[in-house]
Amino acid sequence: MHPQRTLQARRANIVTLDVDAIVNAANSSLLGGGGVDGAIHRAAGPQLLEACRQLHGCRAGQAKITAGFRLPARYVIHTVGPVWRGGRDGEPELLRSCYIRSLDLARPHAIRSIAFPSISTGSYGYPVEAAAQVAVATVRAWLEANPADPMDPAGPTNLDVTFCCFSDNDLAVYESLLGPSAPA
Ligand code: AR6
Repeated sequence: MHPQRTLQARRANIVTLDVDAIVNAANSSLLGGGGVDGAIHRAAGPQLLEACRQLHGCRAGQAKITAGFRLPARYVIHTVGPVWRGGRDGEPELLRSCYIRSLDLARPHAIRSIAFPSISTGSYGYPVEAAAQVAVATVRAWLEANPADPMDPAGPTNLDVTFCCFSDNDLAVYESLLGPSAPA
């Protein structure tokens, strides 16, 4: 049991969430784009682009971190999902890696709450049902492998994870995997 932890899905615009870190579904340039990437850059302001320029890009399945600037979130974790090419080109493994690499940044930055968009399921074309299965299974496995410390309930491994859905359909998909308010 990890009473300090929650794993939930909610419908929201990710830029409004008051969490320690939001995850950006970026492209490998890290220099902005459409979808959630465009929304995050607009809300964070031009300093985010300046910070991203210092990162010199990011490969699919990897993650890099910047400050959140004008966002309520202290950090933005930029990850690059796979482009869907039918599912036999390593897409599930790359998507899984996006979640793991993003979560691995939590401990060194004392992040206790993190929100993910549905990575790759917009412009990159990954079917949301398949992507949500990867997302939920990967986060659950990561939380199992990184147990909360009962001696340090405020510690960074006591991580609250939110799947931030942009549509009612996406929320229904995630909730069917999680249950309406499943504990981690
Ligand atoms: N809050 C939460 N989710 C959002 C928001 C928002 N404000 N806006 C969109 N979504 P996408 P990808 C959802 O296309 O498929 C960019 O141009 C959206 O409905 O943003 O990983 C990048 O620069 C969908 O469910 O990301 C890359 O070039 C999910 O976020 C490329 O798109 C992901 O859709 C990345 O494509």
